[in-house]
Amino acid sequence: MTSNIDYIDKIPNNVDLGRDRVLQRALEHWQPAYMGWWYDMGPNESHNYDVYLRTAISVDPEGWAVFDYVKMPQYRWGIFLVPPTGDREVNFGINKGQAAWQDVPGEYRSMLRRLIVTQGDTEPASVEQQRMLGMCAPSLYDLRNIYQVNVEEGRHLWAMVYLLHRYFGRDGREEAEALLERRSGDVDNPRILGAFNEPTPDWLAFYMFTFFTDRDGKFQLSSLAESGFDPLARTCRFMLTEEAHHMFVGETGVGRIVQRTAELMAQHKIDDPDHVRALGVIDLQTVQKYLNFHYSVTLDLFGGDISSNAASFYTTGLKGRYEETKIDDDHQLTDATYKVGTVKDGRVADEDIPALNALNERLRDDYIGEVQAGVDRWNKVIEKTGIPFRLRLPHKGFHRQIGNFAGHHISPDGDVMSAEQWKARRDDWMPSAADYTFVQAMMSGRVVEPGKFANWIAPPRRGIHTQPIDFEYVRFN
Ligand code: BYC
Repeated sequence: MTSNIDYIDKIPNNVDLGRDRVLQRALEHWQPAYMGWWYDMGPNESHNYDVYLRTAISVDPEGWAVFDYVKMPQYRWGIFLVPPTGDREVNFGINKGQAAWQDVPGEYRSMLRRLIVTQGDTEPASVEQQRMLGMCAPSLYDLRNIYQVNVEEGRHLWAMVYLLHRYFGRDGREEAEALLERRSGDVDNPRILGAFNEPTPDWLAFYMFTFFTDRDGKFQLSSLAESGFDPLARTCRFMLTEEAHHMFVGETGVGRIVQRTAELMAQHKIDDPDHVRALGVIDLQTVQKYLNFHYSVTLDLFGGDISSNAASFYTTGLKGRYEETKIDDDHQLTDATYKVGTVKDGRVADEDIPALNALNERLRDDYIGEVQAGVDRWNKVIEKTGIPFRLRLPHKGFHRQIGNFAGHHISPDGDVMSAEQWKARRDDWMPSAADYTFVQAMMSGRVVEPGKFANWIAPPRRGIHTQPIDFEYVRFN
């Protein structure tokens, strides 16, 4: 294992792939299937474009990537793990204190495979969800950013497929094939988790997705980076390096949309959403509705509030808590309890349950803390313009399909309602068909002149890497 990546191999890697011919052949067999999937399901009409992309060349934190023009089908997707530390241990659960596993412990095989497959499934799903968005990008800068996100999600799929091929034999190879066969939103063969079957029909949805849903990726990958199964931990650590940019794209994307809207509202002294829309920008009420939708479907991705699966993942040492090793407790949670929300006597209430069963909820709470900070930063942008509107996170129980709140009808303020009452208000809280039509109509064409931006979004503060904002980030050829 080196920190430098071998680019001579057909599959770039730092895992000495050339020394394991059987594994190398298996992956070289999967590679054309992956390329077939990319040509079919990757960004629409993009295959011949030259895109100013970053490519990983090393796993060293300093100087791990280079930036240059690349045609996306020629992107060097590969297998990169941070190097082992040698003395790593299982840091939690009943196996705490054992040397970290370099091979899959037989008794945990199916659980571990399930975790890796679920993680892997989200990566191609997001590329499928976003494949049409390049056609209506607000600038070359943004177009390049979505393509960067897409190629890196493709690489994250490779990261999981490597683990499946290397450690799970025939079952792993079959799972790797199935990852290329499921399709986001397909009625017969959908992606595994709910949010990855929802459409991402416009750029506001894309930025919300990269802010909210990619951040679930961050928290899940961080928990898997604590795994006692060392190859998974090291794979996830490197994936997290790439993930940071995706959340940056989301946060700044929404931030630039609200900035543009709020600036025009202040300049024209208007606050009626119809008047705002008439200026060709997205009213803040619609931004709030998108936020409500993406936040709630992403909260579901953390799984049930009370979960015996999560307890097993933790007890066995396969999946830890966020920043497990920084937490000061026994790392076994034998006697601890945790508060989870529930609906009791027609109201939202808290109940104490064993902390081991509440690990999904705990991770969700860690996540909520971080998204709240991001929403506060958006509100600062609005505040600076003098506009009094503020975005806010709806109640945790709003629009939930998984866990204790599923089946209940809870308002953004946390009131429990009847199904009829809730339905009557639905379009006040989440994007209606008319809202989607409005947003999509605004985003009908793509802006291709370097340095120009669609009317509905402010330019970014700076360009990518060392380039200016008006750099030709994508050449269409
Ligand atoms: N939709 O005990 P439960 C990312 C299933 S995002 C549909 O409550 P558990 C990315 C669950 O699978 C991060 N089904 O939950 C972001 C289970 O089914 P089985 C992805 C759901 O198992 C943007 C059953 O319900 N990584 O990387 O404790 C772009 C009972 O489950 C959902 C991971 O998720 C749902 N929302 O936790 C690109 C990490 N929620 O197994 C990439 C790996 C639950 O009984 N996965 N179910 O058939 C996990 O750690 C866990 O599987 C989950 C669920 C946290 C997802």
